[in-house]
Amino acid sequence: MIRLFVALGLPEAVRERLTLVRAPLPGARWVPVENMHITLRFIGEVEPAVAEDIDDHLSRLTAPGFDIRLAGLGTFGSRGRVRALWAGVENTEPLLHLQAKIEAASMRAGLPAESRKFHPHVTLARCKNAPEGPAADFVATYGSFDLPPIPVDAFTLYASQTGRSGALYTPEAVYPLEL
Ligand code: 3AM
Repeated sequence: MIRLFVALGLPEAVRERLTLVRAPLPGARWVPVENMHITLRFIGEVEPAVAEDIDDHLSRLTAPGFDIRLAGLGTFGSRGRVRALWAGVENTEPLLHLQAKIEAASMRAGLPAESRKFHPHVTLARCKNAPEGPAADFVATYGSFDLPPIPVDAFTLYASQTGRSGALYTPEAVYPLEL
C-alpha cells in the first residue's frame, strides 16, 4: 500500500517566508519548510495498481496554469481546541477548476468522492490539545502578511510516509499545466 495525496508544491522562497510566521504557541508542532504544500486531494492508502490508475487519470488531465495568492492565517479545530494553524489561499476560479478536475479524475480512478468542502491552505503547524485563545492571538498578530502572487505551472502526486521523525513527502509524479 502507498499513501498518496495531490498537492501544489510551493517555491522555496515562499516556504522560507512562511517559516518566519512562527512564535511560541502551546501545543504547536511547526511543519518543516520542505513539507509545506497546498493539498488539492487527499487520497490515502491505496494498492500500487490503484496508484497507477490514479497517475494515469491525472496525467491525462488538462487545465490552464494560474497564479495563487496567500492571504492571512486561520485555524481548524473544534470544541475549543485547535488542530491546525494555516496560511489561507485565495479561492479563485482557476484553482477551483483544477481541484474539480482532480476530483473528477480521482473518481474515475475509483476513489470514493471527497465529502469535505475544499478549503485551500498551507498548514503551518499541527496542534495537539492547543487552546483557542493563544491561537487566535497568533492569527491576529501575524495574520497580515503580504506576498506577491505565486505562479502555478504544475501539480504533484506525493507519497507520504509517517515516521517517528515526522512526515516524509516524496513527489511521485509532476503534471504540467497548460501555459
Ligand atoms: O495539506 P494539509 O497539511 O492540511 O492533514 C493531511 C495533510 O493536509 C491530510 O492530507 C495532507 C497530506 O498528508 N490528511 C491526512 N489524513 C487525512 C484524512 N484521513 C487527510 N485529509 C483527509 N482525510
